[in-house]
Amino acid sequence: MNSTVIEYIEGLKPAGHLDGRELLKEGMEMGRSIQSGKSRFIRESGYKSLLEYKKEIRKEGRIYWNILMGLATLEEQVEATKKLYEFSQRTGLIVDSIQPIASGVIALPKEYREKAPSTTSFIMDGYEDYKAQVEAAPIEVTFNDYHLASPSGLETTINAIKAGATLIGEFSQIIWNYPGYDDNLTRFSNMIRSLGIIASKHDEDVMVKTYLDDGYAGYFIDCSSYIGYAMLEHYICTTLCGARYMIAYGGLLSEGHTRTAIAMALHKALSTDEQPALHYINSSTNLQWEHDTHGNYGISVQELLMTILAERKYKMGLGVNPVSITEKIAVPTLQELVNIFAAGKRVEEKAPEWDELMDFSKLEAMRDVMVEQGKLFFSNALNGFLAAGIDINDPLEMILVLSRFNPLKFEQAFHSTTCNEGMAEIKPFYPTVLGRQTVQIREDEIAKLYKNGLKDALEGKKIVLASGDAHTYGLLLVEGVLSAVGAKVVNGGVDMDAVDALDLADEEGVNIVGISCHNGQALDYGRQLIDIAKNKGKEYFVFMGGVLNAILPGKSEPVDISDRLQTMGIFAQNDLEQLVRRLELLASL
Ligand code: B12
Repeated sequence: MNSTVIEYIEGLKPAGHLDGRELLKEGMEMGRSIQSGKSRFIRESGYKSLLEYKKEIRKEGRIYWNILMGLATLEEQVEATKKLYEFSQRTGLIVDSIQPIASGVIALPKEYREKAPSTTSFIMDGYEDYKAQVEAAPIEVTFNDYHLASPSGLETTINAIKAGATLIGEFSQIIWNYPGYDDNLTRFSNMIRSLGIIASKHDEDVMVKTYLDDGYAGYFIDCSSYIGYAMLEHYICTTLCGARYMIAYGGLLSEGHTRTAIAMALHKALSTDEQPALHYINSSTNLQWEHDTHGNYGISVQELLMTILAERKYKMGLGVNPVSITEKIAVPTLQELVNIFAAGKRVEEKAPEWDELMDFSKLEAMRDVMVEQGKLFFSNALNGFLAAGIDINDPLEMILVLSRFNPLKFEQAFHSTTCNEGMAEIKPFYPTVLGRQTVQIREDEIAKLYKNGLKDALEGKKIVLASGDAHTYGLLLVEGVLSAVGAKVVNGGVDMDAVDALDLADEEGVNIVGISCHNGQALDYGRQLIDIAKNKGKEYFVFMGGVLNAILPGKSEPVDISDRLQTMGIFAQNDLEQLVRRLELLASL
């Protein structure tokens, strides 16, 4: 392994921390004093646990269906859960579980919440709010986003378990940062305690969940790396902490063969009869149209069919998570979720006709390469950590180092082509889609700007650019386009606070600041920028892009707020040519 990589990992070793093994024991002790609840689904279905239920329906050859739902208020979420159940009763189409997508604000301990920009989706304040969801209907609820790995993770894990939930995530979110919160030592020490609590409930089938695309996999350029990274998480959860572990993934993968082969590879590498590794595959949305959205059914249902056929053949326990045809635009409504769910279930009805026509041999070959590469990636990672003096038996040290890795360097460090064969660039076995698409859009945009005479439009201009959340592709794209027309771009990275963005601009002697926002926080973020600039007594040209929407007070659905930002003096829209033309004018002021 390259010595620069080892030096880089050495630099990530935390200076001092409690012993993770001791924290784990502490967590297990806590776990023994916590009484797990029983969800309404478990009470009424008679199954011992969600895990037992999943194993049982896998045996029967029935597909498991999950729905991700995050409405504006808890009351709406509970009401929608009841309506989903009524829909199931009326049509016979069973929704097996709901994964709530609450507001990112719940990731923060209460004392930090007031300052956080509000996003789409509801807030959960305490145990009662968990109970309300698991009691709303006999549908299992799994609490994953913004739980286990977040700053408030200990409290939310306990609430979820007390309310009767048995699948707690998302492990992969260890790489998310939360503007305004910087005590990651406490955060991850608590995560180890939470893992201890979950491990103490091994016999009650309480499990850790991950959603790979939320973490490093969201940056990978090779699908094989999904397997290696999952093996690393599995090592920490199961080998080091003794906790059960289940995987979901897929939102960023819109090619049928790689989507399916990854499931087959994860299953082969990590499933046992006692603990199947797969929870669900998420539908992808990166090929969706924002206009004429009904066309997106075509993209979605063929993807669902492929998953259903693979699960029918291999009985991996792979569930399905269908996403709405409007997913690209905004958080979906209940009706939009019901529509795609029903479409998917009707596809499942017809699936048996396809079974005998299918030939999976190509996918099996891909699976085998992915498993082989996954194993290499995993052993490269452990060897690299060892060589850098990381205590690979301490789960806290492992998580601290992992969480500090630069996402763009992570795959490069352990992929076999760069790590074992010494190539400068990763040569992917099965390239991921989003990275490639982003590069394509960037090239097309640049070609268009050059054609329209804007090649040197921003020569001599310096711009600070950052993302207000974890979404990176838009940021990379805009950085690439502005640089290509001559600007010097200082990329502040992701999860950047408004105040830090303007501080960075001051440090760099820049008064042009661009922000990419996706989580429905753009309006609050824009207001913060304007207020901070006023307090500083300075003038900046601020531009924003991404998903510029918000749930306005008294409303349930997000609406476009770009005109409000414009009124506040922020240049807010996604057309890059218009942006470049506006920035060009700025020079001549
Ligand atoms: C990829 C993705 C992720 C990945 C991000 C991985 C990564 N490395 O970036 C992961 C899985 C981690 C993720 C997580 C979440 N996501 Co997300 N994600 C997406 C997804 C599928 C694609 C976004 C993308 O990268 N597109 C490719 C790039 C090139 O396009 P783009 O970002 O749209 O950018 C274009 C323009 O917007 C513009 N642009 C972008 N930024 C800027 C900036 C400027 C200045 C300008 C001028 C232009 C501009 O340029 C691009 C070219 O047109 C979208 C849905 C979709 N299909 O679009 C949801 C989406 C953006 N995510 C969403 C949400 C809610 C989340 C989560 C909060 C969900 C959750 N609770 O887990 C988390 C938040 C994470 C966090 N801490 O911030 C929502 C936002 C909803 C809303 N506002 O109404 C969306 C729309 C999905 C949905 N319908 O729910 N996500």
